[in-house]
Amino acid sequence: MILIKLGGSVITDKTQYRTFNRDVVSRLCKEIKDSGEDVIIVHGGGSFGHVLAKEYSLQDGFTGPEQVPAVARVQHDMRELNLMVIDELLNAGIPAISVPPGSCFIIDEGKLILDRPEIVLSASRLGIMPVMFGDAVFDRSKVFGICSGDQLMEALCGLYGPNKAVFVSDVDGLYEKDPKTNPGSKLLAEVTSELLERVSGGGSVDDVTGGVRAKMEAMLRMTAPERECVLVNGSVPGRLYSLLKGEKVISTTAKGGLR
Ligand code: IP8
Repeated sequence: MILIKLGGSVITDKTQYRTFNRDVVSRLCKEIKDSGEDVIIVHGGGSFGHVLAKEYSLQDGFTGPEQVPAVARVQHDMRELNLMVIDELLNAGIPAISVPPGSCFIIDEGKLILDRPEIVLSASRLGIMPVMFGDAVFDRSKVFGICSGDQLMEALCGLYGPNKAVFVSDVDGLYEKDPKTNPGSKLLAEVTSELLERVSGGGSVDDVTGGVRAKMEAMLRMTAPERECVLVNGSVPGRLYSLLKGEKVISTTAKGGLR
């Protein structure tokens, strides 16, 4: 089976609070359906999660009562985004249900602990896709925190043992240097731990969960001899479909684990 994270950069407009890219999500859901592959999707927060989480530093845990309404608001906004993604999955003919991560995970000092796997396993056994998403989740030591879609991908990798983990973003892959400030920078078809050390940090400053570097590290941790972890551009029509069908596409593949 294949685990896919639809990144916030591709399913939302990250610069505009709560703006959903419905046409792109609709197309991606059709590409997934047409591939015929057994898939589970996780999605990120984009402008439905990161804007308020950053404003109120929710990733740092409880620091003051002014954060409390923002925790509730982020959960509300993320559910709204999740239901819009689910709508598009249903429209594409994929039975899917919403599984807020707080219903099966708790966090402790930022570490994700899966304490109720039955919910996701029961759904997937029935042929229903359980769709989780980055969210504000309760933390045993810091009261609350932000659970990212990348952390969920790692946890679900442990649960399902997929043969492919695909991170869908709005970039072609990882570049040697940030292509926005260094036009002509080289795209890396493969990235290892050593190579990641050498390339410049990168990543959006609006991202409370670590940007591109944290994503590449998560991808490296998820690699295994029988598992491919790939970063691919979902803004380009057909690219996800081709990747799912096993074709070679422009992308970055993580290799060799995180050292
Ligand atoms: O977009 C974080 O998930 P990510 C979600 O996968 C929130 O990093 C609520 C900021």
